[in-house]
Amino acid sequence: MNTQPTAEPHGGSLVNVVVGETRASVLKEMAMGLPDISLNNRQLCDFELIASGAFSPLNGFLTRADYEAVLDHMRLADGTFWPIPICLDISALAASKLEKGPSVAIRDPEGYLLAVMYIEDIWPADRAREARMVYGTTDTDHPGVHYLFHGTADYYVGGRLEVISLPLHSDFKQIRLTPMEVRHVYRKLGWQRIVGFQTSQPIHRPQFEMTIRAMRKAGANLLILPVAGMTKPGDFDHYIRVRCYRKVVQHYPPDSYILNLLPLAMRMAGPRDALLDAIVGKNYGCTHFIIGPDHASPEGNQGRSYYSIDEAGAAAIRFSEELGIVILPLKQMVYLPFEDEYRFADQVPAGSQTICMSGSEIRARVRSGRNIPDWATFDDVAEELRKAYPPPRKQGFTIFLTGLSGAGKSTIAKILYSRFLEIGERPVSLLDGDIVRHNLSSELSFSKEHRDINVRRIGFVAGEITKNRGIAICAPIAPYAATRLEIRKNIENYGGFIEVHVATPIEECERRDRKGMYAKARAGLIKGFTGVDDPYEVPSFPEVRINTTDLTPDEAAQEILLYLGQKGYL
Ligand code: PPS
Repeated sequence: MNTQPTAEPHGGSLVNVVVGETRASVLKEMAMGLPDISLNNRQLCDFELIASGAFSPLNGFLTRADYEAVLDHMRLADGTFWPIPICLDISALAASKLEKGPSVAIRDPEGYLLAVMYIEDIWPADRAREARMVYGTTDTDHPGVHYLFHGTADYYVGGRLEVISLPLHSDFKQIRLTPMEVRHVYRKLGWQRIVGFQTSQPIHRPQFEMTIRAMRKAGANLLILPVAGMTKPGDFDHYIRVRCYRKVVQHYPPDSYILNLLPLAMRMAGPRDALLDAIVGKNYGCTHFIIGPDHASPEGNQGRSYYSIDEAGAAAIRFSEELGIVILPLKQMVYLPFEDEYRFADQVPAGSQTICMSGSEIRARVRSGRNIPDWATFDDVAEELRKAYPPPRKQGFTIFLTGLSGAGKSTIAKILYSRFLEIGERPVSLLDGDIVRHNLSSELSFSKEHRDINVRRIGFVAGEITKNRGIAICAPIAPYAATRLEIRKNIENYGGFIEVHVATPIEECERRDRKGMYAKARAGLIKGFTGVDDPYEVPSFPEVRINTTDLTPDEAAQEILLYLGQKGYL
């Protein structure tokens, strides 16, 4: 890779791909005659880290030779250590319009010109191989693998960048310094030793204690790098987290920390993420870097772990010399109630009682309005979280009725709609299958692809309603479990998601056949009819399951209302 290093005392040299004003004017003119690539949010994160120098020594998106070498050996083609492919994916159509050699204009999602890229390679993505090599699995329950298979386009285009502008941000501008700017602050403050802590979670007591111990061990100040790009589905967004960080930093000694957002799109690739994070930390001038337990490790279905608890730390230690940064692989911290203190789990005297509460447990407590003890998180942090997630009674929620055609979803949905209007505490919207098909999805068919689009649209609208503390009642067939799960994960970020399986058996639906659709489907006049010649994947763990065969619609609605009352929503 062709780099243009800038000599720097903290953390070695940084690549500078941002051009000066004169060159920028030339590029802007040139870009008018070039094809465009508009970056999506994930690509924008990668671009920003390349452009800011945080991904030094990268000076562009990986070329094919770099990509292959990274997959196989965690190295760029020139032998430089690099653990994760940072590739720019484009559709087959876009790839067919580009060729090796000429340049392409790189724009943000709104079309604002960011850079010009010199195309060195265009090649088809090998998702299965990439998944195996980077994530160690092809299981699409893994969010990184899921993104690779379902969010990444079919081709990669690689090459050097000349950057005209970093992506624009309107939020938290004061804490969005580039690595070079952060290094200037160290210099101004006279900091020599800095321990980096990258996090995608609020800092609760265990993480606070961990960072304090790391600072003492390294004799260093602290750089907190909260991930403000893409984190795991279900994580608190960075707005909530920054409000929490601003509270938690008050518990550190004065002038001992810098809080600076990191526009990183996490891959959640455990050990390989840890190695990338350490490189980023080094580029931000850190001398030390914390790798906590389960670093960048997602949870699969039913609590499955893809990486062992200390795997990321061990990998980072193995490469620490080459990374050029001291790795502090820290063990899990547990609370000793009698001693009223935190210790590393492996330093607890035999027989001592310990308790701990994971970030996910705290998140679940916040979302369900339960109390969080002060040994688990600072009171001022808990207060911020409670502000963002009021108790269920004040939250919005989505009732997602799913089931076969004719199962009774719409009838129950209409009764619920009336009940909520009678109660009158929240605005209510009814997104019945037919209403949506008419108003939102009139152009869609009943192919798998179109059903998914339809259901995602419903999920999007329901998410917006829930976010604004209203009630969304949805009643599509929504036959596919993966799409339902995707919607659930999104909506649970904002409030409640109550999946109701209207489990009326097909024989009963067919006996009713109010619209005569089953008869037509059996006669072959409608193809791909759910339950006849198209699948319905039965929900495994719905919040409520109702068989309407022996229940009146009012009784069915009552079951749902009782559930809502029990969970504190009403
Ligand atoms: S989906 O699968 O969630 O997108 O379906 P949805 O938007 O809820 O639409 C279901 C209604 O469309 C009618 N219909 C069909 N259903 C299933 N399969 C096929 N091929 C089909 N073609 C038309 C059907 O009457 C559904 O109405 P409901 O209200 O569910 O009975």
